[in-house]
Amino acid sequence: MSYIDLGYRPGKNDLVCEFLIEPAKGVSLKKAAENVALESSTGTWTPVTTRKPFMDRISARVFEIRGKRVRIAYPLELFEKGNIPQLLSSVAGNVFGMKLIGSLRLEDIEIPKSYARSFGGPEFGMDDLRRHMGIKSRPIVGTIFKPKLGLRPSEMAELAYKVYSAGIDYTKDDENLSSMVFNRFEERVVGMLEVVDRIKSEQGRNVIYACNITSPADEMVRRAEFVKENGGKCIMIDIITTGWSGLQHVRNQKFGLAIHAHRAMHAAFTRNRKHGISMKVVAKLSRLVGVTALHTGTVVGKMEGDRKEITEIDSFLRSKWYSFKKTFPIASGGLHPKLVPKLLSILGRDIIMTFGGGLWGHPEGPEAGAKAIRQAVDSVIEGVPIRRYAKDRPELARALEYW
Ligand code: CAP
Ligand code: MG
Repeated sequence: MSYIDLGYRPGKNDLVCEFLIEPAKGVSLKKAAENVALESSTGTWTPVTTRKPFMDRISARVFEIRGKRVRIAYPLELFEKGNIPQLLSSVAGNVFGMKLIGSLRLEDIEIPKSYARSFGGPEFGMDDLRRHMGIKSRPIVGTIFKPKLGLRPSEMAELAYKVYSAGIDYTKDDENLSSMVFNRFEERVVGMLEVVDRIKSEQGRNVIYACNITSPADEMVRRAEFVKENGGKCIMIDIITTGWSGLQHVRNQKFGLAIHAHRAMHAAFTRNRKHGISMKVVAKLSRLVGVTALHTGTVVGKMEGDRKEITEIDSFLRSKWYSFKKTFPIASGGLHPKLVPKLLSILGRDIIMTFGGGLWGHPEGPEAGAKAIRQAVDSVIEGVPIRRYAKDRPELARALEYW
């Protein structure tokens, strides 16, 4: 059978993938596209005698070829409900390594309702987080403890108290901090959550500490339980390095906790515009599984990511999508106060913004760093140009001069 059917129109029982295909030298685009469809659904390199008409019916169909953009419809029978690894083993599996392909990028996945419903989406969504924190519409202002590794739990707790008191709403561990000899998970969580409680009793604010539980799946569950038992509201997971199975496993426990999704390692497959998987696909799957917040980039900071792509992803995370709760975009990476006006004008105010070096690197220390960031945000909210706002605010003035 042919896996090409250009007259086909996908319906509600098809999942549609958009690929960018560069055939190998001497191979036609049509042949390359057909091989992507067959290898990702029911076929292999040669006809097999075990094939039955049923397999033809559930095979993928190439239904559109526009330039090198190819859209393929996959009947839902091909997929096990609620199983992201199986979905990716199909549409993003062997296909990337075929000799017939020069390069291949999975750009987008359109997920039909009946399949989407087999996933939970965020148990604790963007609006739940805003409600818990009592912050209606301004951006959530956060920090990543720096240096990435090396701080002891008692040092983190002490610093946390300082920066929360200076106006920070949200603190988080760095992606490579889990449970180290110099900073044991349990000790860190207890110390940090004591500070969260102290801020609540002294200032009446619900601040967040997102502690990194990244580890093998069984251990992540144990650590999430520990956070919950100690009154925490948020866990952080490095979703790419732990993998979709790990993320689904934690989400499916229904802890009622916010999940902060860090995407460390995504650029290994999202960065090359011709090969790999787009960040948009990662964002769709993350919301489908159910993360509360996801790193999506800043446009203006230190990490690669173009404006159109990032704004599209952020809009998707905040848009109505079936009955799923919304996911908060997180802007992070190389941010400092001077970048705040531009960042907010590009990404809007429905974001969590986290500053690492841009807080802890302030020449006058962490409290000044935290204040300068809040002042930068307030200048935008009050509609005052940042330089003018800095005139009688020495922390912000110093930050603008330093960076
Ligand atoms: C930022 C950060 C985050 C990056 C991840 C870091 O610190 O903690 O992990 O933002 O990138 O380790 O680089 P700085 P992305 O503020 O000091 O840069 O959000 O693009 O996934
Ligand atoms: Mg980091």
